[in-house]
Amino acid sequence: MEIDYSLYLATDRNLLKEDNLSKAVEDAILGGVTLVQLREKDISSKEFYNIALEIKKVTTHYKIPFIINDRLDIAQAVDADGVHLGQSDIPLTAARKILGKDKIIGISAGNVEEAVEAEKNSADYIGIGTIFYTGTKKDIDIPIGIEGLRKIYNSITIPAVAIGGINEHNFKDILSTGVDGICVISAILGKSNIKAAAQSLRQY
Ligand code: TZP
Ligand code: MG
Repeated sequence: MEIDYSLYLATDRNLLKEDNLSKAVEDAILGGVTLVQLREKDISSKEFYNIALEIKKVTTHYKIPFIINDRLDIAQAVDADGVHLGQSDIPLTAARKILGKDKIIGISAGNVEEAVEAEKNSADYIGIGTIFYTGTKKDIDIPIGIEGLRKIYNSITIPAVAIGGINEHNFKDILSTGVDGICVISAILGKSNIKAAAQSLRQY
């Protein structure tokens, strides 16, 4: 599957102005989002599963790849396109054994070592960050900035997206490093006009 990483939306239903995640994801796709990751914390497995099914309906309708954060079991249960794993989640090699080679596995990396290791272990893409300070992630790492991003991106050959504090004011600087895309939460889901917010993050 050929993936367009250019505008990657990760979710956080707590940021929504209106309590309708499916509608928010649909609006974001209509505004130009090319990839969706369901990333919901503080949620029961049952609720996560039900939300995943709902969001999958939307992404399938628009032919947008659908990734699940952390939960391999839920990714399998809803037949998502892949998972996104952090450094403290199930190891990539174990996840690959379970999901097989046809599913997408993305890994978060905050330094060159983590990124190189992920590529070596057959990750499909890397999420590089945290780039800038953001209120969205609770266990905030020290932001690596654009120079940190450049250094990590230059150490790998697989696709990578940048994440953390990316918005309509700074995304062009991020893309100028050559990175394949940006991954955002609040710059889309925290806005009242979600479609317009997504549009403002497209570079034409
Ligand atoms: N990983 C590093 S920063 C971050 C994650 C999941 C949160 C990004 O959220 P926002 O609102 O786009 O800064
Ligand atoms: Mg995780």
